[in-house]
Amino acid sequence: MKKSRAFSTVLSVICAVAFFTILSFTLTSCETRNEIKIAVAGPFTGPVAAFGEMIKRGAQLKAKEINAAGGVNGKTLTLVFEDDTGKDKEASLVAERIASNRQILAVVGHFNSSCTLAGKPIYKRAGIVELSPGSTNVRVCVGSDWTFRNLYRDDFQGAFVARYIKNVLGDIQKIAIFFDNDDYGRGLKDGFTSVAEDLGLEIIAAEAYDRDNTDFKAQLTSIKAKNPDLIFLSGLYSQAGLIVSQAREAGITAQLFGADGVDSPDFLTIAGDAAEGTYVSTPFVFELGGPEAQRMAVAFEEMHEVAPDTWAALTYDAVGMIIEAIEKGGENRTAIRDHLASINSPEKGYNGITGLTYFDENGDCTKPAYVKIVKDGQFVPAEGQMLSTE
Ligand code: ABU
Repeated sequence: MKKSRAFSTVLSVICAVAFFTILSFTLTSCETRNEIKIAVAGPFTGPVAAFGEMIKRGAQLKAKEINAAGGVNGKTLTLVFEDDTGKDKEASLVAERIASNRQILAVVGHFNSSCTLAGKPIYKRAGIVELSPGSTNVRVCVGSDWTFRNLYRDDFQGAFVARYIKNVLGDIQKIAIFFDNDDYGRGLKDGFTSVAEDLGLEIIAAEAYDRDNTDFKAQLTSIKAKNPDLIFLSGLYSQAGLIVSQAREAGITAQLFGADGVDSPDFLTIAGDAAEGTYVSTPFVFELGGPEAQRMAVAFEEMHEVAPDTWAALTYDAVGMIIEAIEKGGENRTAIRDHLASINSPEKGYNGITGLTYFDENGDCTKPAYVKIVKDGQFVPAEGQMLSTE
């Protein structure tokens, strides 16, 4: 008798637990059926958080506009922000977390090449797209059908800078390279060096630094002794700002030229007056963009009370591409990949504020580079542009 009462109590508890589990699952499903989730992964904290802040804001603006226009297939677009801190180890953990969340349909990110490379095998195994709005290392898209980017590669960027120095700046013969010892810094240095040497420019020094460095005086003393005409900075704004400032303090008068890793308003803040006259190569310049880019810049400033940078623009477009893939391809991870892979010619390209994006068989794309110069404490388009995608 006692046994059967105990049995019936246990059975009631099991039934109640099962009922509430099914109820909660049903409610969750109803909720998630009304939303589309995509992840945005980038350096939201850490030493290059200025990039992450602009990436987040560009994504937020695009999501706000999409939701205001009725959402994605009538569902609310929800962004899930994941902070990789700009470090590859953290990026792997972030990628595992995103990949295992089946509600997330795609990833916009990562930003740093080392992070996109770290995430690549994880996203490939899970079958989820990563579309980077910032990673330029040549290896980023190789070997995975699930990795894409909406800007150029560093072999193109390095060659572009070498040709710009030779053909537009002129009067430059001896070049020193100061590079970040990571995938981006090393890869860009290599892409630049081979073409610069082919063009007859002389690379008289190549000094590496680690991302944690803040004092560059020893390397700058060594560079100064070789009397370069130009120093090419193959790294990110956070160190480049300090390098430029310390170079001028050390009496170095050489022309300074950074690449897209230096293209951040925070470079201007860190370097101060020493930034004046510095050139940078970049995948996008608002002033040279079309009417949609100008409209986006106004909307961005209204929403965030700050002007957008290059990375906000590329992220804005990357979110737009993923949403278009969901609308035209389907609401699942594979359909998104298949749709992006089908954007493989200019005729099928995505017309965003940063220009036309279409992919080759690796997920790379052909887009132009531009040059900015620091004038009166601001980045402005350099007078000489060399518009070529080859
Ligand atoms: N391309 C800008 C710097 C980010 C990276 O590729 O690591």
